Amino acid sequence: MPPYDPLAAKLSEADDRVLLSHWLPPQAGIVPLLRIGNRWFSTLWAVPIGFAALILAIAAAQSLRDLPEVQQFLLHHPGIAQAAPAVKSGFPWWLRLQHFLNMLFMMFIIRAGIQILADHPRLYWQRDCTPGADWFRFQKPVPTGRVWTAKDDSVTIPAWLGIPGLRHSIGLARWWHFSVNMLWTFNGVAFYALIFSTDQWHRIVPTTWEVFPSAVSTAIQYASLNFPVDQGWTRYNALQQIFYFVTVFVAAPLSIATGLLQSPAISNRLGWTGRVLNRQVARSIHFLSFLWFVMFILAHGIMVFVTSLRENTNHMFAGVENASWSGILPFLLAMGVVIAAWAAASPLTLRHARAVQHTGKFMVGWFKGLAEWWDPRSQLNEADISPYFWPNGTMPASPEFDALVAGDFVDYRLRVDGLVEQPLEFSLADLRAMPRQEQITTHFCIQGWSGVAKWGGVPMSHILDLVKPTDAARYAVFYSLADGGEGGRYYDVHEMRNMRHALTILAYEMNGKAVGVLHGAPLRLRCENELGFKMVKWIAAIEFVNDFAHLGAGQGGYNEDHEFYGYRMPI
Ligand SMILES: Nc1nc2c(c(=O)[nH]1)N[C@H]1C(S)=C(S)[C@@H](COP(=O)(O)O)O[C@H]1N2
Ligand SMILES: [Mo]
Repeated sequence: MPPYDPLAAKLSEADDRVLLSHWLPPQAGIVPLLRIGNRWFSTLWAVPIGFAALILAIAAAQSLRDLPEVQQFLLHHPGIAQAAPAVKSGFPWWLRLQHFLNMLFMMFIIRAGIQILADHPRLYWQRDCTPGADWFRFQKPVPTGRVWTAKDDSVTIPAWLGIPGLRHSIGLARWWHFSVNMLWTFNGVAFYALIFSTDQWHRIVPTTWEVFPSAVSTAIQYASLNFPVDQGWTRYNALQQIFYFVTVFVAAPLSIATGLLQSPAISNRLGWTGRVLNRQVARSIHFLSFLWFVMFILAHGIMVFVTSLRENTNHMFAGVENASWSGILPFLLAMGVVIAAWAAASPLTLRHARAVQHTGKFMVGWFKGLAEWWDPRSQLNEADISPYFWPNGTMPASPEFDALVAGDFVDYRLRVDGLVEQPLEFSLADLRAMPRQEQITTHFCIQGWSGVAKWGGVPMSHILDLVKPTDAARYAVFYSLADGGEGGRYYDVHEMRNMRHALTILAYEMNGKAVGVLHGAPLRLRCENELGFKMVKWIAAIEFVNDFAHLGAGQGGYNEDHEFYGYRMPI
């Protein structure tokens, strides 16, 4: 057991399920808005505009088909590139199984992804997240004249759409998103391997330039509501081929890459790439890729129904090419499984939140943890400093803290103890007299926003040299002077490796000035390869421990206990 710690005694227990009475109250978002120039437009305009465009396209295609040149063109290019090889292996069992798994996984991925987006319901094309510079939002403009944290900004998503639907449930949504992403990626890699080791790849990889005129031809035929001949058993038409190709070979890898690029460890490590494809650009592209998938799923789903549901389900759910009804039952069964999983996901997640956290940790925790081995870097300079830096978290609200502020923190003491050879206490003046390090880095909040600031403070490695943690010390616990949102002290646990990173500092300066109360005065942690919530603000004490199971609810930090986050969060 570590030495008795009065701070640890003030840590709170946490529930293993989500209790609505303890959670942030719901807050509705608004109809998604798109900014064009200086004006915001409702995305609902897409409905009448899309409808008008559809009608116009049908009218145009039908008039085009009256032209002799176009009729000639359609004869020449019936829609299936005839030079393309035919697939002779039909729809093998593995293809059908993978198609079903893909459908099931996508349902979880998309819903959890929407939930994650709702935690910071704004998108930007530049690294910093200045209010008003967003290009897409489903939240009101950022209020002025009051403190408005990123948590305040999060919105509720209906539980049938998001997983689990509650406001600021990103911790749980991320476990779903990442775990199922991993399964989906395994499925995708197996799919790549199998289609290229058989003739199935001919379905979706164009091998002749004729695919382009053929696609135009198919588009005209579909738009004129006179559908092209279907030879789906052996060959997809050119338009299908292009859409499938883009989905499988462009959108899917792009989603994975832009997902990973939003991680602090990966983005920081990539230097130049991380600068250009910064987190906000990656997040915006990730969103556009998601829109592509939604568009594809809608179009694909509609086409399955309007171009002979019987034949299509016979192919993809029974693997036969005949006039039977054998595909319908397995199709309905598959849809039943997806719908049942859909209905169960949110209620199950709220009731068994801790199990979702632990299952997610088991499935993807090891992979995320790997990124901690990468030392973060910084290649940013003064010009990169963000004009606006979102505040976040629960502010200190105690007479003791107010007294510290009133006294300009002269009475502040940082206590460092636990499994160390030399427990010590430092005043702010002591800390300022130590070696000083300055760094310009990007902050990555789990909620999705980022910001660049210049931080000045004491390298954590210097503190380690002074107190000398013993061999038994495996973790550093940072206790805050402030409570967390549900009461009980805010704290967080770091592995020792994080404490020795060259960029891990106890910061007392932000952008050349003493750090303000909003951002963690008098002292806050900077640990650049982790997400923002691990960087405890208003640090009261640091304790070195061998294990953290006895602290709070034992998950490794306040948000880990109460919001079901992981304690290693470099991704
Ligand atoms: N004590 C304490 N520290 C905290 C928090 C908190 O709620 N309490 N929030 C964390 C989160 S979620 C983030 S993103 C950062 C925000 O730091 P900033 O306010 O300087 O942007 O602080 C972290 N440190
Ligand atoms: Mo955060």
